[in-house]
Amino acid sequence: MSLVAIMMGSASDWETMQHTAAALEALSISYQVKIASAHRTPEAAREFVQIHESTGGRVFIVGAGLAAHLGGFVAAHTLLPVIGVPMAAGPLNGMDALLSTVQMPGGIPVATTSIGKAGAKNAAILAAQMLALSDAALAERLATSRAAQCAQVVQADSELASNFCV
Ligand code: RP5
Repeated sequence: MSLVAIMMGSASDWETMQHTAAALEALSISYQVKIASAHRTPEAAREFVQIHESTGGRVFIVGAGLAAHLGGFVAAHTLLPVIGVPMAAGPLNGMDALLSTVQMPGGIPVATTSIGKAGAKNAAILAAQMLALSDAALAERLATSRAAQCAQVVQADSELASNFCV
């Protein structure tokens, strides 16, 4: 059983979505990965959504580029939370995917992250925060991760300050 499903519309999305996988692994969250397209393989995408839901999945993270309707497609087929990650692809560098993913009509939400690598990482952390509502050990791992980020900033500040001290 995998708690999180990482879906993407094309193999070309993996370069970005691997950062979701890495962030989930860092937090010891189980996940599975699926390439399925809302427009090229809609039946396979729909079937996978049902499989993830019926096997104990809790969250979908969906990466898509260009017209980017996979997030909305997945949301249409499940009541589980769906997080959409716009790919930084194509002539518009992800602005198209961002607007497509974020502008869901009222009633069928897709929680949309920033474009590209940062969004892919944040999707994993947001999924972890959802799961941590009912998992105290995961909440503790998230707190540790956040504290490490803070420590890095403090360290960077002290190194820079010591180099520029007059
Ligand atoms: C979308 O079209 C995919 O999510 C991908 O980001 C984009 C381009 O797909 P390819 O032409 O690289 O397969 O469906």
